[in-house]
Amino acid sequence: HQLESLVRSALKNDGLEVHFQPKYDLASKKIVGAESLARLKDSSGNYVSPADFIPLAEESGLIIELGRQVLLNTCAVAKRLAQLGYRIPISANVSAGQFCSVELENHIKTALEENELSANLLELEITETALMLDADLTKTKLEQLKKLGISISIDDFGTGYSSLAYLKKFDVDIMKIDMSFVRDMLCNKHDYEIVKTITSLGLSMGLSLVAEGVETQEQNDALLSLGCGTGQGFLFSKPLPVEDFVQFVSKAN
Ligand code: G
Ligand code: G
Ligand code: MN
Ligand code: NA
Repeated sequence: HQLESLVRSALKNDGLEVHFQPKYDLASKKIVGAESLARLKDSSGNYVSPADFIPLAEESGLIIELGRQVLLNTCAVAKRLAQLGYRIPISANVSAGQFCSVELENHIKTALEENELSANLLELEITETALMLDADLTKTKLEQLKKLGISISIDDFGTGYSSLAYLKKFDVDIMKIDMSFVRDMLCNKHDYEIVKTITSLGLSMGLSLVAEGVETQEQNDALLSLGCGTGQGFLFSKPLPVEDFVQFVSKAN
């Protein structure tokens, strides 16, 4: 498989890139966080979508090493920002196979230690689907991770199968409202109601809310009035390469 060897050689040759997308306080328009996103170039220098190479990395088991490198990169950038005076948490995406793996805890510890990064500056984004695989294992894993001092967010909230049962069962900190609901929230009444309901559910459970895919000022304001305080999306910035991102934060904040 061509894509698999591309991933494999990137992991071996320092070819994996990690980009960063800022998260904004929707009221003050200050940068309050960021998400790291893996990026990979093919042999002609074009970016391959993570929507393609992440599932492949999952299937082939390469996701463990890919995830390790993403965690190291994420903590290194959080450390750089902290040294510049910007103490904002950065989240890394964790896929199902990585979440279930025995290596995850050590990879996180090492990434924090190597960068002398305080654990409260690292967050993990875990999808509903990953949390649903095995309830007992998930509970144990989450407790283990939270003991390290990092925060956990549920990614793509509302797109999975269950949603409500595990909110009761699992101790998470942040809910990310999937961009498929945000996109049309101002032209589709159902989407608006879904965003409204997710927000109110999250708030009532004491969670922070982050909206994904915020593209317009109107969406920003509607989200804010529903009580969703944080957002990320093209209104603010697309994901940026490391150096661009560090400059972007330095200029903005
Ligand atoms: O960044 P982009 O929209 O191209 O990402 C597409 C999908 O790939 C998203 O669902 C995103 O969560 C996932 N993704 C991006 N980077 C990573 C990563 O480092 N680890 C995992 N597990 N998923 C990622
Ligand atoms: O599933 P996950 O939330 O990790 O996916 C994040 C992806 O969403 C990133 O790869 C990023 O490129 C994409 N993204 C971020 N902001 C926007 C946006 O405002 N609009 C759209 N269409 N995509 C976005
Ligand atoms: Mn995410
Ligand atoms: Na998402």
